[in-house]
Amino acid sequence: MSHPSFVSPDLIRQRFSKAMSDMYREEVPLYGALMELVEQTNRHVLDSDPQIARQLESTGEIRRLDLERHGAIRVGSAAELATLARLFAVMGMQPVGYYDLTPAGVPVHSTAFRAVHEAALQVSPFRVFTSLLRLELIEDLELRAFAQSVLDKRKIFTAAALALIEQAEAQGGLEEQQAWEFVEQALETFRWHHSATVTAAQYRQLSAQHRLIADVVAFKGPHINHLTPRTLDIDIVQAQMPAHGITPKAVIEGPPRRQCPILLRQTSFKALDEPIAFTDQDETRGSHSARFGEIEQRGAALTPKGRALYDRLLNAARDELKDFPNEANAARYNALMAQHFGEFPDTIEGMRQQELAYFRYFVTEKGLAADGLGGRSLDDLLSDGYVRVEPLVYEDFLPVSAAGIFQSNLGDAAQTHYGVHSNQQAFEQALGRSTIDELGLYAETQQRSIDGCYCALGIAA
Ligand code: OOG
Ligand code: NI
Repeated sequence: MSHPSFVSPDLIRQRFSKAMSDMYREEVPLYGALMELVEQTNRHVLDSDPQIARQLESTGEIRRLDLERHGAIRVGSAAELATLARLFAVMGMQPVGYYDLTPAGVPVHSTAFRAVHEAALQVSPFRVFTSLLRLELIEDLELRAFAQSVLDKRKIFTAAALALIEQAEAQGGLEEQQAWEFVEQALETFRWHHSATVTAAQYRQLSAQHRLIADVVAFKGPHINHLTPRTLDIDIVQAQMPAHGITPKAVIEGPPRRQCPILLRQTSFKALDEPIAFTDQDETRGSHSARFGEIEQRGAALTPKGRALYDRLLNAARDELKDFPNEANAARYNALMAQHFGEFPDTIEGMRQQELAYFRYFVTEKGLAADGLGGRSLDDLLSDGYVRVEPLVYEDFLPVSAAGIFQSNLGDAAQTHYGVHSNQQAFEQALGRSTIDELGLYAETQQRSIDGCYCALGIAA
């Protein structure tokens, strides 16, 4: 049992997410503009669509909406990744899922650190998409050795952060004062640095290999490269971005617009060109673009069957487009997506009957007032109005979408073809533990909600 005076990891995560957002808002003013646009849009949707308002109210998501965001970082070595895993663990964040980005020409593989239990997610759904650079994909051996030596020398954690991680592990938690200090110290790892750790020529060489390699290797630490708020209507935000001085990417990644949103829809705006001082340049300054903005709309988590259908329809639309979605073919891409996704049931009951999505079940007033319901199936309880159902929100990421987000920010020139296979085992070895299967988490949450209904209705499961 944890010590009574320890701050809960969920609360530390909530504080950290807020501190990260404040830091990013100060560093990247466009993020502030985007946050305002998202807040306005969410208010508008809640005012004009009572059904969404009711749904978010009943799942409790309404209370996490304004807190909700994800960030992304990229690290350069196994040691960095393993220590990050320990740092995130202090905040109750576990590595969920494995994403291989090499098929999309990005030399990384990734996981998402996040809370895993619905009660913890409710306190703070903060997630960090974390990528590990695959140095072995640098063909030029000399350059690879150089990158390795630069990475070996850097220290991305403050001494105080490392000490607090050790303390949390040894004591089983952090006390109030330590927790605040942990937030402050942990934040330093994600801060932007205006000075690079390499010369301008070395930067150019790394960048010529892949822009992402330069982004990871040439800097003191894994700067947070975007922070993404959650919107209730991504099409409105996408349409209004230009009027707010923000230019979005050509298409929204993920599924098309639907009555019942599924998985995740995302859009981003291009990375900013920022002044950088290389080690051999005191006065003249170079530039680097890494930090961008993104927004997302989250929908229902899909079962393996639903996910297979999603992947099939997405691939069919993309195959028919015969190219990556871009400015020129955006309208056709949207039309193809809408056409193919006509096959995906777009009602809660349709998705539930066909077991395409995960749900949470809640006892209704009528259910609480009733007794003698023993022997009824869940479907009976549902159709008789003793329980009701809401889709379980998707908490993870999508590899094709992530690749699209990476690409739009790296430029098309960054598309490289790697003849390698995904290597979850190597990733987990670097991480120092295995990643958690997200589908298992959704199934558990769904089951807990069913068990909770049976318990509240006095029915033996
Ligand atoms: C991560 C890109 C992926 C998402 O939301 O899918 C991502 C990165 O650029 O480091 O953040
Ligand atoms: Ni993102």
